[in-house]
Amino acid sequence: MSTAPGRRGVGERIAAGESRRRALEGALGTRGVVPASRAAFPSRLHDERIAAILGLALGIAFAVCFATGLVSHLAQHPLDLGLLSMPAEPAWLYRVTQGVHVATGTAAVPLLLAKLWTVYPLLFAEPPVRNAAHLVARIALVPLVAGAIFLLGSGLVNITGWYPWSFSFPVAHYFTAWIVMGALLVHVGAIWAPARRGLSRAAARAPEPPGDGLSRRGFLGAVAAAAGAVTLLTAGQTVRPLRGVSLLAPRDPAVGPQGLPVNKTAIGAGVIETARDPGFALVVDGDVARPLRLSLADLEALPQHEAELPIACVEGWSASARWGGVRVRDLLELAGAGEVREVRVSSLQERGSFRASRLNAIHAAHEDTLLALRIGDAPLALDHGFPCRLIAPNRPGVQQTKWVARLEVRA
Ligand SMILES: Nc1nc2c(c(=O)[nH]1)N[C@H]1C(S)=C(S)[C@@H](COP(=O)(O)O)O[C@H]1N2
Ligand SMILES: [Mo]
Repeated sequence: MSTAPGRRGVGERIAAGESRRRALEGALGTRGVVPASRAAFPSRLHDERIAAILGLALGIAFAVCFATGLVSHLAQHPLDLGLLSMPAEPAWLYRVTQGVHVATGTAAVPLLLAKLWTVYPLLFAEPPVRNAAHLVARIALVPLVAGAIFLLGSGLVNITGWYPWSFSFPVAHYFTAWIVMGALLVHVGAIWAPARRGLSRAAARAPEPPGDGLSRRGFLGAVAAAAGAVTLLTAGQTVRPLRGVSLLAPRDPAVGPQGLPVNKTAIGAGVIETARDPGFALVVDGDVARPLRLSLADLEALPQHEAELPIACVEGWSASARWGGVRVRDLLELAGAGEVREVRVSSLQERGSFRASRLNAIHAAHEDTLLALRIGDAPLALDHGFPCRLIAPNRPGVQQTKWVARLEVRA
């Protein structure tokens, strides 16, 4: 057993009257967390300081991911929650929060793998349970680790647009996030002392633990480089200037009809015929004085407006376009809607999760909330929602309903 220079060895400590356990812990710098056998886990990288630094980075990544995830949850459940209902401004807000959500989740993957590898010898620490608090902390590791792996794994699969499961991704992801954050609080409480020690200035100044292979600094550098690289190589799906290095991004935000990606095609949605039907009519009804039925020509004859707005998919890609069409608020006024609580937007699509959405009162009244008929000067491509689609500022892509057939007002 070698020890760092300046650190007293086990023998010295025992000679000085320390118990065997304290001496071992003191020599290893792992008070209370002595691996079952140092010989079984010889790497010097199973180290308190590495664990603490990776833990801090992961804690920050998970906190940011959780906060931005809550924004996304709120945005997708647009009940009128007063102050909590999603504002329409700034128009780019959801694009940024969701981009950050996916970027921090992606960066957390190498951080989590490195952290799990660093600390797994502690699973075999002796004794397995020291007291009630230690038991709780160990049990909390199960939801923490399993939940974190599920969140990052299902998130990664989701951003590739692949849904190989039968459960609802947003529901499972949302509830697991609360469980993980709860378990994380328990965990932070349990590892507070060694984490502070690992992050202390003394630990920073302490020399590299002796041993072969990668140094502490080298290992942390490699993990940071991996986290940075996966983030940089995917961020191009939402940060235009990074498109060129976007090797890992599932999407190029400039590739698609009219220079815009497509998530659900008209064929996939089963709307090819209904969307092209010359008899198409948009219905505006519900709590209105004069229900409307408007043909495409009627919509084109109404006052037209333009707005530069992004589509910001929950999957993390986003792309901006110049949309032209009729303001939703003009349609509501024309129909004689009074006080609006929400507007239910539904499409020609008969099956599928995203065939309908809801506008809260703030979005319904906003001047840039359009029933779009055009991108730039050209009519909407069939895949972008021809004959008309919803586009509103600061709103998740899943709620920018395409092939809109009905606006139902709820007072
Ligand atoms: N009717 C309908 N509208 C929809 C969808 C859908 O599946 N059906 N997908 C939504 C999703 S998830 C996104 S990200 C945007 C993408 O719009 P785009 O395909 O025009 O880029 O459309 C939204 N509108
Ligand atoms: Mo989306």
